[in-house]
Amino acid sequence: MSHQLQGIKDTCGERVSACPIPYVTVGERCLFFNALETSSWQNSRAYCEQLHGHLAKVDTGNFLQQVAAYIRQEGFTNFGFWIGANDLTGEGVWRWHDGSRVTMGTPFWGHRAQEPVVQEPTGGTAENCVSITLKYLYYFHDYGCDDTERHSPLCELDDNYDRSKPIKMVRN
Ligand SMILES: [Ca+2]
Repeated sequence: MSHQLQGIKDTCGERVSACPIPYVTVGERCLFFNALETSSWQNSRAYCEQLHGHLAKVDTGNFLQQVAAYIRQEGFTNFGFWIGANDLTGEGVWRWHDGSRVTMGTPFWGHRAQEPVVQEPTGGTAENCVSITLKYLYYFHDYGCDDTERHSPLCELDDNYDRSKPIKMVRN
């Protein structure tokens, strides 16, 4: 069954439309994994906004698991994916696009690869944006926001977008 068909369902008689292209349904949300291009976190954020979305708000452990499973299933493992979590407006205060706070600790944040092993984020003022990568098994890890080589946009469609309307594609 196609992603389009999977997204069509009836809930209490109310029809919920499939995600508009290029979004796919993951965990009942509409996500676009732009796995072919990399760019900075800021450019990725602007790109998602042009697609009537925002960098993904991965705010439950279950959703993180579903996102990681989708990346593995599709083989989108060459690059990491920028998500919305950032501490650009206040060092150490991690927020999503809508200003809500990012939950710290387990099950979201990974562990530093080097000794001593401590939980992320560990980049201080040099690393203010979160990417999920195969290297860290898709747990949150802070990176420099200006890194244009290693991370792709992971966009999430805005909740209030009318899913029956097509989305005009733009260049990253
Ligand atoms: Ca920081």
